[in-house]
Amino acid sequence: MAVEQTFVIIKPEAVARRLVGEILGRFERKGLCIKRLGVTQIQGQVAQEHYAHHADKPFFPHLIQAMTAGPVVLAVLEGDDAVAQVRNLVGATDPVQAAPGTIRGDFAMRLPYNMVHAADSPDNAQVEIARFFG
Ligand code: FUP
Repeated sequence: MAVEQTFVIIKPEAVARRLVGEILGRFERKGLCIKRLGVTQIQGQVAQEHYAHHADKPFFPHLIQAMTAGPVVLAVLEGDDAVAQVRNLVGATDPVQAAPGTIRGDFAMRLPYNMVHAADSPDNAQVEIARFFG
């Protein structure tokens, strides 16, 4: 067990549906501490960099369109094993597979609209924090 920081993006579809408080509340109630918080609209170039590992996939243009469609909330969360804890709360990538009780399982219906991005390692969290918070 180690105290970690992780990085999340509450995606445009979640902001549009007024789910920011619900989603942040789940992270807080679990025991995670909000260290940084911001609202922004992601530019296309930044979204392409963030999802560069998917650049060759057929869904890439749709994913970038979805990520840049409106305001997002950015957050840095801290706690014991924060990366794994947050990914467990967020649920499986595909909302069809995401278990009820997870954010994606409870609020999302179909890709790419899965409500939340969560970093998949402490190292990637730091890269993403630098990318989005500067
Ligand atoms: P995750 O770490 O759970 O966000 O999953 P990925 O990095 O594999 O996927 C990043 C984003 O690509 C997802 F949030 C949604 C989108 N995606 C699709 O639209 N279709 C797919 O088949 C897979 C991912």
